[in-house]
Amino acid sequence: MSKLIRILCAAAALAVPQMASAAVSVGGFSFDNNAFVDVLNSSSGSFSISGGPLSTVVTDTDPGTFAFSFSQGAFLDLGFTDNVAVNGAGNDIVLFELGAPDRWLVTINGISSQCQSAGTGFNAGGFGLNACGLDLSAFGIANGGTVSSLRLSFFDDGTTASTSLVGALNSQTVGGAIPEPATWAMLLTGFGLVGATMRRRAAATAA
Ligand SMILES: [Ca+2]
Ligand SMILES: [Ca+2]
Ligand SMILES: [Ca+2]
Repeated sequence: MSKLIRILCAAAALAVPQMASAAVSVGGFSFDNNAFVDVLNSSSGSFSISGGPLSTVVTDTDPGTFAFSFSQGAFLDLGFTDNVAVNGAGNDIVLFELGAPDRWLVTINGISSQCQSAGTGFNAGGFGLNACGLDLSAFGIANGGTVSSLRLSFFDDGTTASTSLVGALNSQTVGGAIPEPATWAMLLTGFGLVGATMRRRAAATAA
């Protein structure tokens, strides 16, 4: 790789934004627009679903679509793919669900902790919207440390436990960040310089 290309690549890496803008408000909490869980990695137990596949209702960005389970030992393994949850100040992840407040056993980094939701004062999907905050410090994550997956286990205590949305309050974008217009302009200028250099070299070689 030529020195020029290495310099351009380094400049492009520096210019790609690492933090997405805060764009979504749910239940009084503010999230980056990509801060929600992205994938259902696995599940166990039977779930009642508000409509659409289980993998969709628990990973979309709609707090009004949900799944719940009575099954003993039921769980959902949820993952972040375009962001990670960061252990910042206070709570780092919020679990949302609907109707009567629920509790889950949440497992992150091999450590489990109970999470009890409470009303947010907002509604979604025709129900009261409840939320439970998680501080990654309770799971042995150091300040600034990141996680990309969590397990929600559902108690068999005579009540249903549901989930409708999981988002990271402290979120950091990973990979595939879309460059801002100013970054594109710089990249295109860089590519133009590389192209001009290659053409000059080709011309010199041909001469
Ligand atoms: Ca995400
Ligand atoms: Ca949902
Ligand atoms: Ca924290």
